[in-house]
Amino acid sequence: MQDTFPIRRVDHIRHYVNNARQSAYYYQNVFGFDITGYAGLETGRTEQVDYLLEQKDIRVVLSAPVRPGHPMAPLICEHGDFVQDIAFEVEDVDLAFRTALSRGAKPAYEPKSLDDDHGHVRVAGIRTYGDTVHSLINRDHYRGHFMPGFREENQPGDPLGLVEIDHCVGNVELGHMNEWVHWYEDVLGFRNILTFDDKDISTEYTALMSKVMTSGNGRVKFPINEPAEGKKKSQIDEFLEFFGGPGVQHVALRTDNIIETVSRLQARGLEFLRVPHAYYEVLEDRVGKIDENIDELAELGILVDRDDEGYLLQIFSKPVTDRPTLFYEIIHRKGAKSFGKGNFKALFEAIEREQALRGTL
Ligand code: TYF
Ligand code: FE
Repeated sequence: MQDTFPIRRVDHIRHYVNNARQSAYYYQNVFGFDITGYAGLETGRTEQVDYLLEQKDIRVVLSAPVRPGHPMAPLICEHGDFVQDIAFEVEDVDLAFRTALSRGAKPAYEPKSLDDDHGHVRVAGIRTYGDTVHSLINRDHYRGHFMPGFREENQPGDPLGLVEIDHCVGNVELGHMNEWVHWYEDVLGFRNILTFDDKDISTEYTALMSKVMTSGNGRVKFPINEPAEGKKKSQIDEFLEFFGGPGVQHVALRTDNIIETVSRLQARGLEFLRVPHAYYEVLEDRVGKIDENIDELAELGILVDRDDEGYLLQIFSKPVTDRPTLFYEIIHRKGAKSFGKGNFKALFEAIEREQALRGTL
């Protein structure tokens, strides 16, 4: 299997928010992103402001309307601040767009060129679940900074070791997971590498089903979750209720030194889910010898799981918005290519404790 058109990588993730200036400050000062680009009223924009933030290979764009009547305003109002676009870098935007449409994708916007003195960037967009879009972008013929219209910024953010986007997870409505699995297979040529069903999680706990889709080159990984019937209200149901439909639930950022990254994130005020100490008492029996000191992992709340190829360390933030919708995962892979199935029970119980505090369980 290979992509129906070549996809190089996730180019950037765009959030639409009400106040991009304040969001940019948060991503800079908590996550340590550098603010490297800006487009707004001062640079000739009339409708919208964009901040570009970067850390190693991760690019985040924070966008907000600057006057009434912006087409995104009703969606920001509906969903709250949200991930609106997971943009792919592709070899040929027009071919990608045509191929996607012929395979059943709905257009978000038609191919167009953005140009200035430094060349041009070609872009188009297709719609995926909910109000989420995949922009298709190619900047091979652009020598300027990011995209035409952007002014270069130099506002460094003291990076804390985040290196790339590991995966982006979508929540869809009950009974719709397979539709979106087929969409990623048919439209993009992705393949299903892992499946978790409700039996992977004890029925005592909130149930969900999940399938992980991956691109031909393995660089783009998209798990898709749907709620499953359980004793308690699924965390996916909670998301769907507060978000107002399907959307991006979490973005996993990869680090090569999770202890350093997570200590610094905690020192800067990012709150993480905690599991009971008993988790660490049986950790070595479960995953065997690991390089890290278990007391240090326990102190920080970092989870560990092992698969055939190695192990991984991961931790989940509490929601970063007012609504219980978007959260972040920090992941450190030491050979493992999986997603931490061995942690699901402890993790979902921790999520349930938060749901109970919100009164949504
Ligand atoms: O991406 C994953 O599959 C893991 C596990 O609501 C996970 O991070 C799955 C569902 C969920 C939280 C984490
Ligand atoms: Fe994840």
